[in-house]
Amino acid sequence: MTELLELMGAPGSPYTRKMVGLLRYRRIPFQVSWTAGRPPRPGYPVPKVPLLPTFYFPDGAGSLTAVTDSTPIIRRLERDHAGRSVIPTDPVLSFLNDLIEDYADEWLTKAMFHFRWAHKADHDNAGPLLIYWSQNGLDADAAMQMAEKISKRQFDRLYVVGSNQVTAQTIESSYERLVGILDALLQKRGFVLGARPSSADFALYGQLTQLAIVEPTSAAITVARSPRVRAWVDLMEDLSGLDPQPDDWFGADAAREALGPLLAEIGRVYAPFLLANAEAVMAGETQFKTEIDGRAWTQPSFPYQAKCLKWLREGYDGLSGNERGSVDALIAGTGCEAIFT
Ligand SMILES: N[C@@H](CCC(=O)N[C@@H](CS)C(=O)NCC(=O)O)C(=O)O
Repeated sequence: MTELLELMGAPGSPYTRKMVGLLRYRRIPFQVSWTAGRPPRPGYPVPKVPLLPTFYFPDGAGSLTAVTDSTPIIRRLERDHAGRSVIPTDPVLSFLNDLIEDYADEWLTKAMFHFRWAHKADHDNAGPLLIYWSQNGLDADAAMQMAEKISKRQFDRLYVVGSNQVTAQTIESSYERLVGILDALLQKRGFVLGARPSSADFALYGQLTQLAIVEPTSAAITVARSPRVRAWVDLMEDLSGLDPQPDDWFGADAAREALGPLLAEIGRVYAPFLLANAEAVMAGETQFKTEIDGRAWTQPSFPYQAKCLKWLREGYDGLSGNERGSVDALIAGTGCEAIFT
């Protein structure tokens, strides 16, 4: 019998949805427990940093190890399971895939958290869902009491992702632009990097399972701006029937023609964030101020996102001279070049 890869998460966790979509597409047999932070079975290991999703990988000695962080887990799955890869074979496209995946995981999630908690309609909608996603049989009064508590706590934590009265416009405009950009990009060949999905598609999809569907405000923006993007989210959920071909990835010319607007959006909002955050982390500052898209941006600094910058730079440095030249040409004038200079 095939061993099932086991993971734990929640339907409201964008990273859990990113991984479940990816496992379905890759046809990796799995079982997911929607226990939202509680171990799926007694005696299961707890990760050092508890995050959703948590994967339980066999350690080769009959036990399980608890592993988190979707991006390296995707690369591990590439090594462990052949075929239906989500990493482009061309190093230049693979580098762009890493950059877009990182933007979706680390920037777009700000929009997800902001839209979920900043406006009353969304906040009132999400509170009970968060409870029922993990304890579906709970009595309604108890659920409502817990929902109020959790909603208040999340509202008070909006500052953590940089959401406040001043940055609200920056975050919301950036999301609106992204929907328009994806609309044009997906029309070309169906996915971000061609006619087959990459890990960047699954990262965007994970955030959009919430933004485009769960939060009333951003869901209305999404479908009004692009019914195509809204429909794409449903298609991404289960791509087990897609038959990807090696030449389904964009070639150099198609990539140049297609990806400019998305890279310009990343350069416009994510590049200044990554740089200011890393500078603050290096200086040992717990808070930083910068300007993003012409408005003030303030938030606590995060060592994890300084590591994201380091990994992106290592990816860039690992390219050959020719490949780096191609990347430089693709990102010239987008604002992304600031990340690598
Ligand atoms: N970089 C991680 C991020 C995972 C993450 O932040 N998950 C959120 C839920 S979507 C989480 O577990 N937050 C803490 C919590 O809910 O207790 C990944 O890609 O998996």
